[in-house]
Amino acid sequence: MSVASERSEAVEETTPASVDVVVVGAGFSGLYAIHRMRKAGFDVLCFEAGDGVGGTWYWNRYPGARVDIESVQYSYAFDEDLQQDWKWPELFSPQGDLEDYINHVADRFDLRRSIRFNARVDSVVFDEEERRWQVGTEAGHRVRAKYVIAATGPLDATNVPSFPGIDTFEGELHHTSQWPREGVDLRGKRVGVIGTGSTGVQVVPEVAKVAGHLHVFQRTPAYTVPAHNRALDPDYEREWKENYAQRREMMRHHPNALVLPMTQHGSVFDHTPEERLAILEEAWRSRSGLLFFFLFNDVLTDIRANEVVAEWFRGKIREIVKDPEVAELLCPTTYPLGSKRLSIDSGYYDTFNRDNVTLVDVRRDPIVELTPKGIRTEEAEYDLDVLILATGFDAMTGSLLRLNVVGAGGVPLREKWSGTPWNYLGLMVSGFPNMFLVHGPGSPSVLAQMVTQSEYQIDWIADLLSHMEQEGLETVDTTTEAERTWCAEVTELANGTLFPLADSWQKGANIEGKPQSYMIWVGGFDAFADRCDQVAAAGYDGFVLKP
Ligand code: NA7
Repeated sequence: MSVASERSEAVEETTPASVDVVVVGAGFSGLYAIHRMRKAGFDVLCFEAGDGVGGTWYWNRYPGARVDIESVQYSYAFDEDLQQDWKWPELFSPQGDLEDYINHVADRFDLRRSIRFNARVDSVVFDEEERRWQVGTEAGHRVRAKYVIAATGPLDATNVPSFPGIDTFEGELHHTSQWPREGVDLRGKRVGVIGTGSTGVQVVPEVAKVAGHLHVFQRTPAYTVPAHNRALDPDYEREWKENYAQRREMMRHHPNALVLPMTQHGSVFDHTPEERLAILEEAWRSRSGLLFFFLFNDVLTDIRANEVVAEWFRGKIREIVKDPEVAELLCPTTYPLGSKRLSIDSGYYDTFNRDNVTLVDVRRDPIVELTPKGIRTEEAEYDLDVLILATGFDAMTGSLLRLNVVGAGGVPLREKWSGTPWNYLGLMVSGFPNMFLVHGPGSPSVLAQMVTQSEYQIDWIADLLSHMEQEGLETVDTTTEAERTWCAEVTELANGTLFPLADSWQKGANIEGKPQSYMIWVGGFDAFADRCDQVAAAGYDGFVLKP
């Protein structure tokens, strides 16, 4: 547990009956929203379900939790002193360091006084006569607000599959995103992990180090590359700090909001097999995560190019994993490389060479039920002391829908989004005036670095609100036409890539009964931000502002 997270979190103050802006969620986006709205002169109040700040980095405290973007990039740019002062110990920060950072930010900018902790928002209702939102929490807060900013995070609503018998399991059961702050003693225990997405890939090697025996229940194997995490090199840090302003500007103009210091090698097919091999092998030894994709420009758009790299990738798995049957099971074959998020890991494949680790293929032998003792599949039973669910999230829409938002005309967001999650620029939904989404469906979301995106979107919202106040405007809404055009563009762009080919959370395929459509704008953060700038410059084209 980080030192910062032990601090007393809530600064109790009387909650006002009415404010200008309610922010939902005190993660990276929510905290910046508080700061930015205050700076623009608004009264702001934030409700946070947890008892501390950090959002994703507050909830996901499972062993091995770590960001997959370099911390010098995955951090705030809004305050030069902050980015100069802060020292990241590692290249890719573990959860505890991210939590320390975000607590520091909350203190440094005196944000806690605007936050009510342990306050899960459970109703957000628009009062048409008053043109105000009425926001309620499970803890009993009731506040009226002119504006609502839903900074709820695209990966926040936990997905706990409805395994029959789940309540009968007598061991300890933990979802990775609700990991107890005091930790879980796994030493010598019989542990099961269900799920092998980015989270499973991080948690499995750590659990294997301490468990008596670990069973990994895999339905779909992941593609994951070595993180090459290390202590942050002082020269690298100095270089970043000397050039921060310029580099942040480069991030604003990059499709993934990143600085990627690497050579791009054109098409996969521009090279002989030997050259390609040399490029890939060098990358495997020295690169990680997203960087890996930018080696060639057609991996995410041409299935043949993708398959060439995917097959090389499978060769890597076969090289590392000693048991050929286990290696084959770990080889992804059912979706293109990168169409689900590429994970980065520290020794994931090698973990399956350990004597205390067993891979169970629950695609071939599905889980039938949980029993008091463990898991029963069609063919076997596994006795477990601890079961870890790394089963992901009801992504993109789940965290917004559970706010129980009811817009103009009494229309629930749930009804509006019963098919497509309609939105314009990922920022607004028509019929929900003065309510803004951050990282909403229709935004570049997880396909670009999130902190820079948060800052961009919140700055954009703040400018709009300032404009409204200056002009004496009361409401802003978008139109069904604008959202139809935008969502058609989101779909069209995605269809030009391989992303929709995977049954991923990015299109809602991981949740039973959830309507499926690819929800992320794949056109790049730079193009997205350019578009938002143009919309604002054109007098908020596609939005309707009323006095
Ligand atoms: P993911 O990527 O949604 O992974 C969840 C994993 O859990 C995945 O392997 C699923 O298999 C598996 N799963 C889910 N439900 C079941 C059931 N019922 N039975 C067996 N296995 C199941 O979530 P993560 O938390 O790993 O990562 C989310 C994002 O966080 C990640 O993309 C990064 O952006 C950061 P499936 O693939 O559905 O067959």
